[in-house]
Amino acid sequence: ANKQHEVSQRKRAVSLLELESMPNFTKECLSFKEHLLNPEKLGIIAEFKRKSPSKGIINANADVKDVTAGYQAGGASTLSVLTEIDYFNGSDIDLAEAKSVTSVPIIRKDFVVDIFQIAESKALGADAILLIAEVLEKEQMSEYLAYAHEIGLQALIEVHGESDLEKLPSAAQIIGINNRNLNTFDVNLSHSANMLNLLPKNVVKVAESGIASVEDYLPLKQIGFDAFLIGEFFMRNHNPGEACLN
Ligand code: IGP
Repeated sequence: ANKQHEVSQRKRAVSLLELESMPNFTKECLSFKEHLLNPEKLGIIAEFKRKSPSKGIINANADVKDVTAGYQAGGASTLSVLTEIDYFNGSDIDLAEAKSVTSVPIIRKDFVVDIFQIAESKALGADAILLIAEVLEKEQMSEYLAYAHEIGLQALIEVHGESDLEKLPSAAQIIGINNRNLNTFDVNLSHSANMLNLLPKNVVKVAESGIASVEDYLPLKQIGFDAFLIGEFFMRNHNPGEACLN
């Protein structure tokens, strides 16, 4: 409900037409999917996150340009930047700054509850957006995904429980299984492994949350995950990019 309110304020400040005339809007996005599948890399989506509702402050003073450039230098396949303000201390500026110093695809991490935010993401320079099954209806999921694809953005479709799978749009190309239950914040690393076989065959499969070492993600890679979304483990380090390298 909060989010909806925030979005309606943003809508009043800038129209869809204005968004569509911004320079980034006509630029071609980088392929999030292709970069995740690059066999020369490990498939890591390295996330810039200062704070989270479950962990509180993770790294309050991190510089978004230093960290995201470091992630890229450290071999991250793609980047994730939180733009959500209330829970994550993120901002649109973080995304723009990350974009200005890197050349790998970036996903805008926010709670999308309105199609307007998808246009906004493109205007901000994002290459991909996040659509969370737990916060959207089935019809919204396919409508939002269709719009994202129409304007050239890719989308990470995030699921947690088995019931979320019924909401998967047939056009989904990248699907993430969140190890974190968004209601209880419980993280269970074997959750993604247990859900893997329930996913459609020809999609990029992402394991998300709670991954804190090579020992954590290698087994997931071996059983068929293509990519790994890692935030806190890198951000806790005083040099997150360096943590990404190891
Ligand atoms: C990263 P972690 O445990 O490595 O910091 O998790 C990422 O999966 C997590 O930030 C996340 C998230 C989200 C954040 C997954 N889904 C939805 C905000 C909204």
